[in-house]
Amino acid sequence: MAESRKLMEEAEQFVRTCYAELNKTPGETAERIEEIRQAVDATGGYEHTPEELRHGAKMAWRNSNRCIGRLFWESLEVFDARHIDTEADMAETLFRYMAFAANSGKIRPAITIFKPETEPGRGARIWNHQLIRYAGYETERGMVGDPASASLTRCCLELGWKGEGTPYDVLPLVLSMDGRPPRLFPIPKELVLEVPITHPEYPAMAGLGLKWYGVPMVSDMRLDIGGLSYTAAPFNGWYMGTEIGARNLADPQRYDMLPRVAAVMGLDTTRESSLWRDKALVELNVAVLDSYKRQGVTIVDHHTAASQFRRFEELEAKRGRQTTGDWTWLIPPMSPATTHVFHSHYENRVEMPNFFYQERVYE
Ligand code: HEM
Ligand code: NRG
Repeated sequence: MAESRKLMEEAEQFVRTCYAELNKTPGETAERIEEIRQAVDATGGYEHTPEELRHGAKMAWRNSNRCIGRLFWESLEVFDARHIDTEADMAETLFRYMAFAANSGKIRPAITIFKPETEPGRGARIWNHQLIRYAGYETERGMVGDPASASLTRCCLELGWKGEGTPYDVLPLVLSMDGRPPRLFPIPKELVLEVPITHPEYPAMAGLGLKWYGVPMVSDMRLDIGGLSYTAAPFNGWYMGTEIGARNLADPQRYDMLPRVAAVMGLDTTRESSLWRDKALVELNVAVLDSYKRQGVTIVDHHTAASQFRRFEELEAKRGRQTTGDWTWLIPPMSPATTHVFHSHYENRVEMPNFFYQERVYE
């Protein structure tokens, strides 16, 4: 009963905020809260209306303290997939979502929401961290691919998947529902938009054979709206260039490409004080932005993203909301002090609805 009380409190708080933002009358709001109260009393749960789901997901994005892309929160496309109840239908739904999001490169921010978890451990789950991500194989000769995917890759191999063994093998979807064992679904090639990385002034950079996928679709976070836990609610926007050029391809514990980029550029790597790492980092990031742009795949540089975020802060202030944020994540990993974000303070308060980490299903 303590649980229903907590659920009812969270539901009521959500409906009040949501309905106020949607300009509903006090009467409509009170009526809806009463309706939810009756459902919670009778069944221990309640369901969101399509409108609550749509606006709740947008609010969750708006409240994502680590996200610099929040200016566009109102334009989020929300797909209601709460009726899906098999892994195969889940895969089908995700494939359609992926095509919508990629949109031949003109990326559309979207989210697909599967049914909420009613009993712990029995909801819908996407085991992948992102719908599209590269496998990481531990071999005798070291890591091949993305080390960040090592444990999921091991899991896929144990479940019978066979990868080609290249550094850029797209992992299959690993899906489970209602506590059943997971099923694997290879992603059709035509749904995987990828961008080979070339540099406008260093043609030799193409020789490194670098590439990345077009659309980041985070698929392992829990979306909490009004006390309901949507354990499978993959979302996407587009990349900020530094995520790829300053982290995924550059981090020593990821693709670790700075030494090779430096070699292509002919830099002096014998002394740190030549700042070869910094020079390589800048040109790798130029290459990422230029390659996505040339191929017509939406991407944003960190300076533009920061000014968009400043506009978000201004708009929020106008609407009487203080922008909460996690400074440690909001600052870009390159030249952070050139953006206003670095010189600002953000309160890292968790507003609801929001996205949360959840326990991994594997490992
Ligand atoms: C984090 C940019 C759209 C929710 C981030 C990060 C960046 C970013 C740079 C930090 C990632 C990192 O350092 O690993 C953008 C851009 C978008 C966008 C450019 C373009 C539209 C979205 C959307 C949602 C969202 C549509 C949800 C509906 C989040 C969340 C995090 C995050 C929850 C934190 C992830 C974590 O803790 O691991 N975003 N984002 N973002 N973003 Fe966005
Ligand atoms: N850094 C991760 C992706 C995290 C989310 N970033 C976004 N989200 N841009 C990476 O793969 O590099 N988004 O929804 O657009």
